[in-house]
Amino acid sequence: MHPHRRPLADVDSAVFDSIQKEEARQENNLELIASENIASTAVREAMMSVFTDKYAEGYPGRRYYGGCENADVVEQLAIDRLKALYGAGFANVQPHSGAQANMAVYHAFLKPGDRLMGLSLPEGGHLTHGSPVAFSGQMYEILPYGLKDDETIDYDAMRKLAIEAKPKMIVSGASAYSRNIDFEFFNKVAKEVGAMHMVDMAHYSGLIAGGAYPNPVPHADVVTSTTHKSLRGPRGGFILYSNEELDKPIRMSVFPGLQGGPLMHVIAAKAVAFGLCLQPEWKDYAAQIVANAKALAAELTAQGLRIVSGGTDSHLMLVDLRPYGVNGKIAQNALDHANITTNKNSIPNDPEKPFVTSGIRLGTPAVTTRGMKEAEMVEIAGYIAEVLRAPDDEAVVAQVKQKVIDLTNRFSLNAV
Ligand code: DSN
Repeated sequence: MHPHRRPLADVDSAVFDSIQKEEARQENNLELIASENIASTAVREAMMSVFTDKYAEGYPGRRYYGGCENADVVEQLAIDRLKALYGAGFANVQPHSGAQANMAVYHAFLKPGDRLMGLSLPEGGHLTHGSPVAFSGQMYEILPYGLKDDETIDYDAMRKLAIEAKPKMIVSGASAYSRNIDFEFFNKVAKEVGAMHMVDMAHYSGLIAGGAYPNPVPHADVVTSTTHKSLRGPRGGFILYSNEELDKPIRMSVFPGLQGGPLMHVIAAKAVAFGLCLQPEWKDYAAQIVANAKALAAELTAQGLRIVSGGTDSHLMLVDLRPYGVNGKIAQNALDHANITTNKNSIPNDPEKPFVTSGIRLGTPAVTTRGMKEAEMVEIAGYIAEVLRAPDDEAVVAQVKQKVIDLTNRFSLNAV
């Protein structure tokens, strides 16, 4: 064997060990982080391919490097599959992440100081939608909109603010919002005030691909997403649009505006993931994610916890822990000890600091990938309630951990 082809276990046992341990952690834990999923072996195979070696600055057919004939094929496959998946006229699959996709759109159409409207971070928005701690909030004048008392988007207040402030761009989409979003209404308001409408569908893109959540593409100038959440691809981003006039500014903004060489191995993996989303089974997967989330929310409610806005239309939910007298930090930690992986998350009007919080965010894409259905969601809700009723009781936590391991064994990722 050429020395350059020695396997990782021989070359670097420290990194190899960590990977083995992470594989075991994923096998034995219930992954309920709403933004995570379990990429298929085919996706990972493409991601670890020799395309990692290739520079391919430019776009298919117009590259600044030689030897791009195979890179052109995979990038064009990714583009064509993505366009077919969402019914868009143009797709850019080069953004390295969702944040970079959003940044590329802003960079293409906004100047520093321009007005940008987005859902506020504490009410479910994302750092890139105008948070003061992120570039989006520092570079642009941010006008956040929020939620009503029923914890759903306050569409009327959003429209009023847009009419008053005349923003250059309105962003819809969220990071911790469980309900359907009325993209059509956002678009009407944007057109009414002469703004562009950008949808960040990162959380929902896998559901949308399977017809289980409203498709924003017909109701937006530009749509961005990550590829690794409900879409179950490699970590990365993309941008969709249908108006030809937007093509040059967006292409130029991604490359050479913000990025150099595209990650061709990741683009190959994106092509694989988009191909899997086009299979008829994807619709069943997307529908099951939502059915599982509804079942989990209903049983947590039956166990005395409160679901923000009273339920979910998607893959995720925010759980208000105050009925149990625990905060998000304690809950996340105790659940970790029981092999249940979640993240603490602020709830609307949260009295706690963001590092403590009164809630946790849960999502069902990963457990649905393992093949779990509504019956298992009821089981999982019971385990969560058991732990959260006695987060400091090591015996209870240990018992739940064993039950979780029994469940993950029944839905093993390594089953042959
Ligand atoms: N950090 C991601 C999430 O967890 O929702 C969004 O980028």
